[in-house]
Amino acid sequence: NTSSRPRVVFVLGGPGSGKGTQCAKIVDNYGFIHLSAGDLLRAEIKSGSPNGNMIQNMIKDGKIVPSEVTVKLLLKAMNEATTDKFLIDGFPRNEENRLAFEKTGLEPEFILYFDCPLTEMEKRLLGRNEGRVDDNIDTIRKRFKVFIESSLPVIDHYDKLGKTRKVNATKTREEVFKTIEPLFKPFLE
Ligand code: UP5
Ligand code: MG
Repeated sequence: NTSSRPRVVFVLGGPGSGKGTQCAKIVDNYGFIHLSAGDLLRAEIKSGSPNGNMIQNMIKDGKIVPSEVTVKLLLKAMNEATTDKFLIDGFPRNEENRLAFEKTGLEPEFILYFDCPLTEMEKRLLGRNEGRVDDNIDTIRKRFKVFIESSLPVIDHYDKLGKTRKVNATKTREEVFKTIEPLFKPFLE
């Protein structure tokens, strides 16, 4: 493509709503790069960064890491990327995150929001078995509370701007993908 201006889609939804699963499918079919803020933070812990302990404790407690840390990781990954179409998964999670990203001058094309009942998300997270420190019932309850109190207002903010594309995330992986595909077709041109 001819523009060098990065195009960004925020992929939001509660813990276990299927953000990572659908992002992988979009990457395979529409040439996006997937930037999961949670994955970047987990990689930062593994790298032995001085922030590692702080990040680990916050993730274990379901809390939102300060945007200073997360935005820096996102921008670094974007700078290293070979395409300019980005799925930013699991960020921004609160108003502080959102405002920090706005300061970069980048604006999301739209927000993909996976709407899923807590009972279904809980079932998926408890069945995931990837050894994540936050996939236990205590932390899951904390993550749900933070999602409702801090992240839903961000989704609502973009909804008021007409930018939120809400998707029913309770269907099968394939059905959800069929629903969201039309949103990405324009990016193939
Ligand atoms: N699954 C997926 N789709 C399914 C479907 N349609 N039907 C049946 N099962 C389905 O899916 C979860 C599980 O469900 C998987 O086993 C999958 O196979 C199955 P997944 O695609 O992994 O869901 P996802 O929404 O990505 O869930 P995840 O747990 O990753 O969401 P979170 O938002 O909780 O996790 P994230 O990694 O983004 O953040 C973790 C923590 O990092 C946060 O709690 C926070 O402490 C910290 N963080 C920040 O501080 N700041 C940030 O900006 C980002 C993260
Ligand atoms: Mg994920």
